[in-house]
Amino acid sequence: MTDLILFQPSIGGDWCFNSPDIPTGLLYAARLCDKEYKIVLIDQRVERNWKEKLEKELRKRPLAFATTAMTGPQIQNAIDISKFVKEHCKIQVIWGGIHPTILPEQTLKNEYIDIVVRGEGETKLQQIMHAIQDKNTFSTIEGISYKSEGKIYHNEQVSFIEQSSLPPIPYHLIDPSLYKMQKYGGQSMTLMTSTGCPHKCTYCYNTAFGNSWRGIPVEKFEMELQRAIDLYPNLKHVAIEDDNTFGNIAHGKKIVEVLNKYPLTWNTGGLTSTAARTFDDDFLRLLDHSGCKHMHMGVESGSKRILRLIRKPNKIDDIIAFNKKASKYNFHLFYNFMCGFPTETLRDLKQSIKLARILLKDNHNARISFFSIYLPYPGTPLFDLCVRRGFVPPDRLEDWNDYYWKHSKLPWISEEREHMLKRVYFSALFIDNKSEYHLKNKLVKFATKIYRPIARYRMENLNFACMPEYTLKEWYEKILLQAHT
Ligand code: B12
Ligand code: SF4
Repeated sequence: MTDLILFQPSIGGDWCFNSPDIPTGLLYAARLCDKEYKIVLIDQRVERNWKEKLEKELRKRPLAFATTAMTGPQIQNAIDISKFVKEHCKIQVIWGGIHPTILPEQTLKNEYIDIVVRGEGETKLQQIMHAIQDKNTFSTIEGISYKSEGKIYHNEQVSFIEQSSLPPIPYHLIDPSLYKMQKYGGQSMTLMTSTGCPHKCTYCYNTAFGNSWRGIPVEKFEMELQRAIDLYPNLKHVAIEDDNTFGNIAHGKKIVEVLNKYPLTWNTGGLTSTAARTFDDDFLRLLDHSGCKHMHMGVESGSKRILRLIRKPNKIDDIIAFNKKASKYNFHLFYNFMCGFPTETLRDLKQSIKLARILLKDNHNARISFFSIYLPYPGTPLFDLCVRRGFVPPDRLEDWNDYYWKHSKLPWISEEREHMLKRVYFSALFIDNKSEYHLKNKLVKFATKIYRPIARYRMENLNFACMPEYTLKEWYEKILLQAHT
């Protein structure tokens, strides 16, 4: 007997990532249902026999099928699977995750989807299961959208989950041997220390999620860390995937103290200069001692005007000062940049490149993670500005599948500028030694090293004339794509 099938669709381009991580969103969402229902989790990314397994589970007539999607290539996989489910069995198909949360109405217009869980999933999934089991209405379940007799309903979200009340993450739903994510030469695993973010950057999904920052109680985090070690006795590294680990600085510091007790390395994606400028030498030393390998900071732009437009809490002077101070320590800082924002001028772009150069010069442990081209994500204030500037967003769920910055046309970016920005992105990959971490082939590693000064020259001077290396990259990408489709 199976009551609920959870399905993790392939993300699209999964072959680019070293090995998928555990299906965090689904596992977290299933936490409250787990004790009451028999759940089976199928992961398309790592299970070759996923189709047979799904067919077998559907034959058991479960109460519901649930899947997840973020905006982009994951959507088509999730639609295909939902169609497959509906063709095999007339059960409720539930979608959760970022994309359906932001566009519930459009998602539910798709004939294969019955219910959308908006935002955090734990209590909602449990209540949906109760309602299906007891043949009750969904009308009293907060924060979900659903279809009933051809009409779409959106229930208001009033309260948020109390993190301390949540049961442990149900790792028994996965086979840990399928998730071999490697970081810093060893087994890595994702953990969260908080959800949401106190800031309101105008391009970020957090504004649509209505997520204020909430920390996971420190004792609870430590308990989950110990469970992660039990799951992977060879665990070497913890990847913290928060939006903002130091959204509450005191909480973030306590988390680092916990990590300091374990012989593990770790990294986090969520650091702002608002928090970083408060880090004194004692704390920076603790970061090193606790095994911190790197932290990411979303700098996004070196132009104060653009930073105001995107309402980024970071201050350029704070970033520069923190970067210099951190240069005495061993952990690395990865700085993300974005370009191609609406209204961005060549001067703004040059300011970003200049800031990237300063950061690299001041700290031998600084890296520029990406110079991505901005893509408007629905539900964000900047998305609405883009629409006013002539951007036409997809109007059907399936059309968001191709929505990826590498192939999206943005009306405020001329062809000439697009040509330049794509080459800025490419050059930024090689302006420091970050690519060398991921490369195994010694010859390619050596080639990227030799290429570094050329990449720096091209980027700093915006000189992309005669660029055979870019043509080679496009050709290589095409071959890789063909091999994986
Ligand atoms: C790890 C990660 C990845 C991983 C894989 C993520 C995955 N889903 O498997 C990788 C590295 C592959 C990745 C890639 C990209 N990512 Co990413 N990623 C993240 C990150 C840092 C953590 C995701 C996570 O595990 N969260 C923890 C879990 C617990 O939260 P959650 O997934 O939201 O789940 C909760 C609810 O949403 C809900 N829920 C989720 N699913 C379901 C399903 C059901 C049935 C139910 C009931 C509930 C439910 O319940 C959960 C618990 O409350 C998030 C930022 C973040 N902090 O969330 C960005 C984020 C998801 N990524 C984002 C982006 C933009 C990308 C890229 C496009 C980046 C790029 N420029 O290349 C690519 C996309 C690649 C592609 N091919 O599509 C955006 C998504 C924006 C959007 N509108 O979709 C985010 C939000 C970052 C940001 N702040 O902008 N990413
Ligand atoms: S600081 Fe980061 S997570 Fe927070 S709103 Fe801005 S972009 Fe989003």
